Amino acid sequence: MGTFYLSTPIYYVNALPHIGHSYTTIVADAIARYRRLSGDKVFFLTGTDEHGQNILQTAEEKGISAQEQADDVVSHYYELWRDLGISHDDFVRTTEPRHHAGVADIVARIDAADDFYVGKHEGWYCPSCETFYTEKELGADKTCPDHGRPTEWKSEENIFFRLSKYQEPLLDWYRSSPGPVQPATRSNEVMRFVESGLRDLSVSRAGLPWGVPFPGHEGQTVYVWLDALTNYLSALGLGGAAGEAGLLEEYWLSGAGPRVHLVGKDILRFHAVYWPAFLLSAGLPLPTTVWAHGWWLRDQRKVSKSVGNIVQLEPLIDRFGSDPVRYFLLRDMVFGQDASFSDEAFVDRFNSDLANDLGNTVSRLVKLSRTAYDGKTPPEACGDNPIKSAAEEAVKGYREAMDGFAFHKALSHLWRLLSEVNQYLVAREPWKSIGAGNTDSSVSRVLWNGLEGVRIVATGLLPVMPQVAQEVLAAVGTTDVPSDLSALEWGRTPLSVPLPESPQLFPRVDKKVFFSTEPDSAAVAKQQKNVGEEEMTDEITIDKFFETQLKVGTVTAAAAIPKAKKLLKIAVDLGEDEDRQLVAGVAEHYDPEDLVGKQIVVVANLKPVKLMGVESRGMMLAGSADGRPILIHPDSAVPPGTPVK
Ligand code: ME8
Repeated sequence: MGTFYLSTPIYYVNALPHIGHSYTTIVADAIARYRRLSGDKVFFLTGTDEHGQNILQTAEEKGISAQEQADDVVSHYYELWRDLGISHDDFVRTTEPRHHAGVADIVARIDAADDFYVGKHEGWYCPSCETFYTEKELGADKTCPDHGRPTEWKSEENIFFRLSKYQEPLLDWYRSSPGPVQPATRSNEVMRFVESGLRDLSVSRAGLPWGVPFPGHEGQTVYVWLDALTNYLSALGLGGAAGEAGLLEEYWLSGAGPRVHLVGKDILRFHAVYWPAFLLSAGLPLPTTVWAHGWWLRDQRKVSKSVGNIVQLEPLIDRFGSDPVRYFLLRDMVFGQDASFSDEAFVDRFNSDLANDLGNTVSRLVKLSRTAYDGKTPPEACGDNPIKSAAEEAVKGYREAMDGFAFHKALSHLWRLLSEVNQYLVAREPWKSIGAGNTDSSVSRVLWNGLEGVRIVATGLLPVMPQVAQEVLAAVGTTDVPSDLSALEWGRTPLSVPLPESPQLFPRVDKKVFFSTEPDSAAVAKQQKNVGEEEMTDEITIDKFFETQLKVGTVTAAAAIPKAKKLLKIAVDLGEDEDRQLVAGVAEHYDPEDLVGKQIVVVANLKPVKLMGVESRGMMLAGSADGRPILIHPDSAVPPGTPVK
């Protein structure tokens, strides 16, 4: 059994948590749960960053103390993490004495390495990110390149850290294998930044009363990032009494297991440049991985308090429970890239993946099995069959994806298995036999295979939807919650055990009702009302229109279909894991080679059909001029999968 250390950033307490903070923490939780199920001994750390000018200012504006401000916001974090089922092992606050001890320890180590000196610090300072910028880094009117807010000129005597000394050691670290900074594109950015030359870093502030006093330098406070980054070790016991340092040795100093920092790309520089440089200076081991994920966007901009476009998850959690929210966030963002949040996207995902694919499959199988076998699971299992091989393939893909933090992919492997189960049931039609009173061994095997497929999907869902996964397992006859991933092996659905009546796991959401009652979605509701007021016979509501998912795709291959004069078989990249295969009646007007590389608009949620024996999973849009198809292309190139609205 190996150890696995995992941290989220510690979040500022000047504002309440939003989708971004929840996202990183949910990702970390899914990893922690997955590693525990894989047999690792996990230390999963989160917490709050409570010092600095920003927090002091927020508190002053409210007429309360900085500590009161911190206590208030922390209580919201505690509550939200509980509601989201976050299974952290520790929660560190930078105002805790144990953290102060850790900061004192790292400062002493860096000092002993002679890496501090006193100097004059001047520059353009953004209080929101507590960072100095050079003139050329600033936006228009000397605004912060990240927050877009005005910066202020500061000039003061500070303590400096010899960051420049660590340029080469850092570059060696980035180049070491496997790359410690992930994903690779971010690693390249960091390397370019470091290669362009590192300036020494001011690591103290003069006259800032809310922070850790800089040991040996009266009037100076430890720079909030040196303070904050040290949380990763102070929580393990750095600077604590020797007897308390067991965790530090086990998870960090021994260098035995992975040490992973999960961060948003906004704070990569602090984690991939400053933090490892501090550690190198302090003579402490480096993290094994710094993983920077992308941003949740709303209206094309990063969700953040300073932009003023925050999304809070509480209303969705209240309405749907935390697991569907966790599922959505992990499924809809390609880990590492940006993703846009909208209520519509959430409801669509809920209806299609959870209500339809998962919920309906469970209830269909449970109903059939209960009817055929007197309220029990089937009496006979099945050894070799198409669902078994589909399950083995799905599990392999799932594990590889989870090991590589590709959560969207891991989930799509599980959903492919669900779809195989459904296709299998449709092909075998067990309901016909059951309706005719036949419940022989072939029916038993078909239903058992289906239940077993769902059991494996639910087992894979344990890290992502811990509660729902247990409910699904119980619904398909497995009441003992698996304690490790050996439960992903084929063959464990018990025979002839009582099967409770299937609960309705995910009641389908009527979008019309949802958007007309949810306060968050006032704009959409208003739009619908306007449409409704002028309703005419052949008009549809916007809601109806949005039932059709239109996406831009890039054609990657096209070929004629033998014996089908009018049809072409076309592969389209829709930004999904695999290209989609479409069959289109355009062969008389387009040559296959003319289509490859073109961008087209595809109806992405059409039920699959077979045309001349070839499966078509979608339809491409074309104008129809006297029966001649004219393909529709976007005005300029867009990423595959871009929605059309
Ligand atoms: O930066 N999309 O705290 P913070 C995705 N205290 N993730 C987002 C996000 C978004 N739109 N917005 C925020 C700090 N996050 C420091 C960290 S660590 C030693 C100190 C997530 O409250 C993401 O993980 O501003 C990002 O890095 C973090 O919240 C920033 O949280």
